[in-house]
Amino acid sequence: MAGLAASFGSGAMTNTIAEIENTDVILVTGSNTTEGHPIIGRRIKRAVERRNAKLIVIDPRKIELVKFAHIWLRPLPGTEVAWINGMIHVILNEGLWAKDYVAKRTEGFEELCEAVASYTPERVEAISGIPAQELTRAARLYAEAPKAMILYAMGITQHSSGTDNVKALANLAMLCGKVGIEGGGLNPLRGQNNVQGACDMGALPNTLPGYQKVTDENVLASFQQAWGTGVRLSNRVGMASTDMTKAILQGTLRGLYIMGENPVMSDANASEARKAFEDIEFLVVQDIFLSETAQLADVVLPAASFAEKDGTFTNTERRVQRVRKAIEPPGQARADWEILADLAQRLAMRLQVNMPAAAGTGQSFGSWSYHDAEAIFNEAARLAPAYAGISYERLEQGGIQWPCPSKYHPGTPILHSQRFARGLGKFFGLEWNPPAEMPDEEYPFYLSTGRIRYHYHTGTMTRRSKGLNRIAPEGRIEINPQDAQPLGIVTGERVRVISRRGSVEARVRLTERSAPGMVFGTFHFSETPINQLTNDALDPVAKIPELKVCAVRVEKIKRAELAALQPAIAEMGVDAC
Ligand SMILES: Nc1nc2c(c(=O)[nH]1)N[C@H]1C(S)=C(S)[C@@H](COP(=O)(O)OP(=O)(O)OC[C@H]3O[C@@H](n4cnc5c(=O)[nH]c(N)nc54)[C@H](O)[C@@H]3O)O[C@H]1N2
Ligand SMILES: Nc1nc2c(c(=O)[nH]1)N[C@H]1C(S)=C(S)[C@@H](COP(=O)(O)OP(=O)(O)OC[C@H]3O[C@@H](n4cnc5c(=O)[nH]c(N)nc54)[C@H](O)[C@@H]3O)O[C@H]1N2
Ligand SMILES: [Mo]
Repeated sequence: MAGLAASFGSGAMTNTIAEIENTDVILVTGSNTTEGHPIIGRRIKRAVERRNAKLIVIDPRKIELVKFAHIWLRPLPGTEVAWINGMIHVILNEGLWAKDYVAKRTEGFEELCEAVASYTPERVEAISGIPAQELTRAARLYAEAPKAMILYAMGITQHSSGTDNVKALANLAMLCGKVGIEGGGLNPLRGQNNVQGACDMGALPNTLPGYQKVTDENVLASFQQAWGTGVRLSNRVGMASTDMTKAILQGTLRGLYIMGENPVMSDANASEARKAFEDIEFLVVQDIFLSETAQLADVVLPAASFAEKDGTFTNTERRVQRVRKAIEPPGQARADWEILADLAQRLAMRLQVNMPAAAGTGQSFGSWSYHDAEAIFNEAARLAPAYAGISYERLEQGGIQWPCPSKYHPGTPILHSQRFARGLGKFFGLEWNPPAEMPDEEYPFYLSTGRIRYHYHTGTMTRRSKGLNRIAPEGRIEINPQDAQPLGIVTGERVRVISRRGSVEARVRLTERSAPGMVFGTFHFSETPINQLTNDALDPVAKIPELKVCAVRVEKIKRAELAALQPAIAEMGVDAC
């Protein structure tokens, strides 16, 4: 996540996945690891079962990992900065911090001490609902462990305070000297198979490949030379995708090219997003299926899927790996890079017609005429220092973790072992702020949203799989039995969930996984488009929406036909996770 950039660079795991099985304490927060990252989830279970690692889970939902946890803290959603400051408060109070490490490798310690002074465990209990004693136990366990890893995901970042939440975790990890050591670190479990690679290659508003700033004239010069554009590349920072939707509605953005995203389903406050994509003057969508968003496009460019093209993916631990074409793409579908390169060539030809000065330089856009995916990779390795030593030939022997600055460099499993990207690690003094929208009388429940193991995001791919659809055919709303009872709701009954932005109907599942006062739904099913409800309030830095917290009410639609069997169904239907 971009928010971590201040101290940590790219937002990838600082350590490796394998280290999970070689550490003393694993702190998992805001990650439903066994559903979203089942392979990593398996490693956590093994670490606990076979290596006697201690697991701390901090999550408002009673997720599967809770069964394996030595300590489970159940915070109210969106109270991260409070409980993390609280842990830091305890660690300082009890003298458990890494004094040498803090002195040698960090700055801003005084600011941190000042900021957490008022976050006593008792005050944190009042904010977060975490019992003071439990918070203290967790703080001690983490701080006193020789090695401890923090793993986190969207439960930390998808908040209007997402950047502060990540900075707070970084404070905690640095204070305890757990960054830059084996079996330690701050480890965001990244989402898509290649989201890391996409960011590495500059799919961010402010960077070119290798996290090189578009505002840096030297960087621009090297790309201009490599691409031979003959015109100057723009040094303007682009827009975050969440800002684009707003800009369309305000009329300042009139054309959009979407590649591999289905925002009509995945954007917060999705009816607004749909309106934007219906209104926009010109919309291009490049996708492997005719998604809900592609259906609104003026032009659809059919792309080849992962199995139908060559390339590399970079995973959450910065490991660059080869992907090999297994089958031919169907119909007119082509690899994304082929479509983009062709388009670039045609745009360049137009540029040369319209800008004779550019044509006159003797340079052309010709360097974008790649022979294959490897040629693009080689160019990236030439331009992005972190990739400089990686080649397809080396990748034949297995994946390599960047930074890998030269041909014989082995790659870097652990980041920041000598120094941080900015030199000294910086502590931030942070204050807790409540989420943008909180439950009230009219909308008394928290709505939390996320994933289940059997579907992927907006379902364009997984909902085409018969087997997966059989296991998970519909999107159920999860509600605690304690909350369902006064509403007269039983498992399997249809309810209406309403927020200030919209309403959806779905069947419910009564489950202890949901905390009392909180309901949960996934965004996998177009029949229950949960993002009609979610709040598009953004984190000011990372521009990520508050998908993990908004306020809703739940209404019974009609009594289930099997009302007579209500008590029996309720009993059968409560799965205690
Ligand atoms: N099967 C499957 N796997 C996937 C995906 C998928 O769609 N399906 N998507 C991939 C992608 S792109 C991503 S980003 C990852 C996401 O992986 P995760 O972030 O693990 O997935 P979520 O279901 O969003 O779960 C977030 C977790 O945060 C918790 N949480 C919610 N609110 C809060 C809060 O306020 N504080 C804290 N501490 N925790 C909170 C939730 O209870 C949940 O356990 O999964 C990836 N893997
Ligand atoms: N309520 C709620 N909303 C959320 C979240 C949440 O936790 N809760 N999580 C958010 C997160 S973390 C994420 S990452 C987003 C995901 O949101 P999206 O990225 O919009 O969702 P996907 O369904 O993964 O859409 C990917 C699209 O890419 C297409 N595709 C697949 N492979 C290729 C390819 O090789 N080339 C091309 N061109 N297209 C391809 C798929 O068919 C699909 O249409 O959702 C966000 N929205
Ligand atoms: Mo994601």
